[in-house]
Amino acid sequence: MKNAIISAFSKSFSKNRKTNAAGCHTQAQQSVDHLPKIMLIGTPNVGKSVIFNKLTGMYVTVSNYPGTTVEVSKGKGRIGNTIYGIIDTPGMYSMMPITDEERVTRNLILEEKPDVVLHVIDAKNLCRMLPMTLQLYEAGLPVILVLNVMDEAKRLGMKIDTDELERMLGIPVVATVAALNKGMDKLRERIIKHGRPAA
Ligand SMILES: Nc1nc2c(ncn2[C@@H]2O[C@H](COP(=O)(O)OP(=O)(O)OP(=O)(O)O)[C@@H](O)[C@H]2O)c(=O)[nH]1
Ligand SMILES: [Mg+2]
Repeated sequence: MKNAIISAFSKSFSKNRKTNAAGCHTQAQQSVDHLPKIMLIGTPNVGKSVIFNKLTGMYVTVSNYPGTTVEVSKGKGRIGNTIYGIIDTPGMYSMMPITDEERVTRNLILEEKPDVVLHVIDAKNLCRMLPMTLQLYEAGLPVILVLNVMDEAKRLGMKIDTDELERMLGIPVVATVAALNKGMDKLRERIIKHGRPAA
């Protein structure tokens, strides 16, 4: 099934070609804990922290995950009428962890029980990154796929039909150029529409 989706989709697009540690960790952690949560997940260097910075603003903290030197950023951000706790995780290649960073991200997913998972990928490497989208989805997580770095994908001549990809995967798909703030409003709309309501 996974391979069918990936291979079908790979045919469907043409190939013409750190936030500062600040404030009081305890206070920020407490203030995030009771909020609905958005978690940013993806391989290293795909723009997770850029998106985190655009979505947050209040009480951002960076702290080491307990017992490790792996940093995790947490913050708060208003999207629509809801204030979310937003968590930026270390880069992860697979749900079966090998590195400390991957173990921390896997633990965070299990512990924080996110209301929305933003799987951020580099659009240039769409087919290589889709298996993790499916792993997250199959783990029962509420995934929105964020195709970031669309500027570079377009420069390479890639044309990605996000509506078709959304239809095939059965999850929301949003194209962004986070570094230029493009697609961020659409992403917020999708979070409002697909995020579970605040408890
Ligand atoms: N061209 C382009 N560059 C981007 C875009 N979004 C982020 N970047 C750049 O990509 C680089 C990595 O961004 P980060 O936000 O640090 O990536 P990350 O996923 O948090 O990386 P790790 O923390 O190492 O896992 C930075 O130089 C960003 O400016 C985008 O949409 N287009
Ligand atoms: Mg980062």
